[in-house]
Amino acid sequence: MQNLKQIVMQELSKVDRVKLISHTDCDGICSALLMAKLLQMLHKDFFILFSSPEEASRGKLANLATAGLNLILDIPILEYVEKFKSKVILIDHHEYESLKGSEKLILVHPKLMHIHAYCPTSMLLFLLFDELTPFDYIACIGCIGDGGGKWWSEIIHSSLLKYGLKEGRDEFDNEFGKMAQIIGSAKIYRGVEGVNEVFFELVKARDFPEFRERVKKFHKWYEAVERKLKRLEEEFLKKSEEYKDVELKLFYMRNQGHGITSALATRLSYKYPNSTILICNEKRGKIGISLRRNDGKINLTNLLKHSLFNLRASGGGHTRACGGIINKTDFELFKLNFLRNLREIYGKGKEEDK
Ligand SMILES: [Mn+2]
Repeated sequence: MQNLKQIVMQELSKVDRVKLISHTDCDGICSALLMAKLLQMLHKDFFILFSSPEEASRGKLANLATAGLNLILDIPILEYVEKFKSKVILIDHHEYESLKGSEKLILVHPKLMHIHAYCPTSMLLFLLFDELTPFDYIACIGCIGDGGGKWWSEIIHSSLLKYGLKEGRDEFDNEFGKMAQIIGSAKIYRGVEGVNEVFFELVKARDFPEFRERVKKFHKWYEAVERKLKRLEEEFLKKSEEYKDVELKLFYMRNQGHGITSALATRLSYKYPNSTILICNEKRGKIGISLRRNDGKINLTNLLKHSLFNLRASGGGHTRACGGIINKTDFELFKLNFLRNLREIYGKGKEEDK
C-alpha cells in the first residue's frame, strides 16, 4: 500500500497541475472532493471534469485526458489504455479481467492493495492517503452512496460517533446516508452541470458542519428525483416481466435519463435483494441497461460480459451492479443470450445441489 502511495506521490511531485476526471455519481463526486483536498495540501493546481462510462465513450475520454498528468477516478478505462496519449493515474474499483499498468498508466485498485472487500473509490482514496484522515466523512458518504456501507461499517460507525451522529437501521439510515442520496441526485436532476455545481459548492467546505450545511442546499433536487423514482416504481409494479424460474424481474421503459435508470435499478435491488433486476431504457436507437443483484448470488460482470459477446454493445461494472449500452437492433439477441446464460447458471446450481 505504502509503495503505491509513494508512486502516486512521486508522479504528483513532478507537476504543478493535474487534470482530474471523475465519475458523475456520488462515489465519483466524493472521490473528486477528496483528491481536491489532497491536491490543495500539496499546493497543486487542478482542473476538474466529470464524465462517466456511459456519457463519454472510452475513446472520447482518452482525447480529454490531455494534461501532462491526468488523474482518473472511478471510471473504468483499463481496457482502452492504449488510446491514451498522456500519462494517467487511474484510481478505480471496477472489476477488470487483469490488472496491469503500463508506461503511461499507473493503476491503483483495491486488489493491488490486498483489499478484497467491495471498496468504492472514495474509501480507497481514504485508505491510501493518511493525509485525508480529517475528511473521513467524505469517504463514508461516497462509500455508502456506492452501496459499500455494509463492508466498511466499522469506519463509518466510528466516523458517525466522532461527529455525534446516530446510527440507523441500515447503512443508509444515518446522516451520511442521507447526504449520499442528495449528492447522488445531482447527475439525475441536472446532469454533468448539476454535478459540477455540487462539487464547487462542497469543495469550499472546511469541516463537517460546513459540509453538511452546503449539502442541504441541494435537498430539493433529491426530493424531485424521489418523486420521479416513485412514479417509475409504480410503472414497474404494473408492467415489469417476471421470470420466476431464474428470479428475474425485467422492466422496459423509454426516453428516461441514464441516471434515473440506474437509480431505479438500485432502489429495486434493495427492495428485492433476491431477484436479478434488469432495467432497460430505450433512447435514440440505443438501449441503456442497468443490472442489479443485491444478495450477490449471481456474478453480474460475468453474466453481462457473456451476454454482450459479439454484439454492438459495451458494459461492465461490479458483481452486484452493472450497466451497459446496446444497439436497439441487437436487443432481442441480447435478451435471448441473457436468459440463456442466466438459465445455465440456475441449471448448474441445481446439478451441484444433487
Ligand atoms: Mn464507484
